[in-house]
Amino acid sequence: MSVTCGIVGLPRVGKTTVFNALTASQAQVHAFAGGSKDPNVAVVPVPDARLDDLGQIFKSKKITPATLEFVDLAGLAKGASKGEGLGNEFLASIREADAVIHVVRCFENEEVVHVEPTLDPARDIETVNLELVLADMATAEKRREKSIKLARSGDEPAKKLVSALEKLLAVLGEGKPARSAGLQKEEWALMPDLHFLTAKPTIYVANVDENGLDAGHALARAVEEEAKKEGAPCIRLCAQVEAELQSLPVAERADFMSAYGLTEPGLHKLITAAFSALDLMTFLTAGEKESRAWTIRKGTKAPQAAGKIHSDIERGFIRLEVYKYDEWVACGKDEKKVKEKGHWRSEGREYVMQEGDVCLFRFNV
Ligand SMILES: Nc1nc2c(ncn2[C@@H]2O[C@H](COP(=O)(O)OP(=O)(O)O)[C@@H](O)[C@H]2O)c(=O)[nH]1
Ligand SMILES: [Mg+2]
Repeated sequence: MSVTCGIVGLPRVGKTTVFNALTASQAQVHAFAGGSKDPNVAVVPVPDARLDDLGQIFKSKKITPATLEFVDLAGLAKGASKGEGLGNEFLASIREADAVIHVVRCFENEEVVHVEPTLDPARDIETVNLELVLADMATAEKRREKSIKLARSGDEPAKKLVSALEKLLAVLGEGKPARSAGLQKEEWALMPDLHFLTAKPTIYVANVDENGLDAGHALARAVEEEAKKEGAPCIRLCAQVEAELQSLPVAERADFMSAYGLTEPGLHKLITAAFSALDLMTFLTAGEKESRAWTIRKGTKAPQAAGKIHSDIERGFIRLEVYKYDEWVACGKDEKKVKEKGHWRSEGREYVMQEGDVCLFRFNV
């Protein structure tokens, strides 16, 4: 399951620096994920301590994490929705993304000229979001015009579509993102080809300087407040520190992080936030050959989850044998004890997969 996050923001806010740090962290997945030939795409492992733990105890020859793709985009210029700067090309590349990572400049650096004379995160966020909203308005208006005749002639699906588009246009018209329009799933399903930019889950990144990693940083707080208004997650990190961290040998990273008061890389927080904003979850498989984390949408049932591993396993699904990672830990990481204590469960076709399930699928083809 390939899931893509597009990195957006104004020019010179640190997008490529964040991306390069992510690229460095992809080195370890390269071998089995195939990496990417596109220099603007990084295939990044989703950090998962449970997987490492399983891999160690099961003496797995291979450990395969879940991955997310990140795409580095050119900076957005004012007027992009009207074709300024890279304009439409830029907007088209975000359309293909599943989620948006919005990097906001909170670092001072006289050598790196900002697009505006001052640093004002709330204003910068508004500039970027306005372009996205305008692009979405154009998309919605175009489709409305196309469908309105049909709707007036009494065509039911067209009527529904026009009414959904009008709800969207009202919200966009106030400068608010499409995701805040409160449309039902069925309404979104009427326009699967429109790929509204502001309907995508968004994660804000406050890119602070080396001294901004403590809680008090006013610019970063401004980003956090903007994010909060939308109910979007916000990660504070210093792109340069993250890039340096990834360039160090693993053994030296803990010391480096503690020098900046970090308990984990900011990138990990970013990857985890993106994963969860996308409504994704993982289930685990463990064995001598391989331990692996598999990506599924929340709410996926057992046979479809099995299908992620192989279509044969979905087709011939008999049952799922499963225990929780936490129970395995509580049982001294011993599957025998997991069975003795009754935590080893057998589940059928209707079972909804849970975060942290360690799975063994039984199937017959
Ligand atoms: N001091 C400082 N400089 C940064 C930071 N992040 C990026 N920069 C610098 O800002 C410049 C523009 O960064 P870049 O990642 O290319 O921005 P982009 O245009 O958004 O891709 C580069 O010279 C970076 O070294 C940071 O966290 N702190
Ligand atoms: Mg760049």
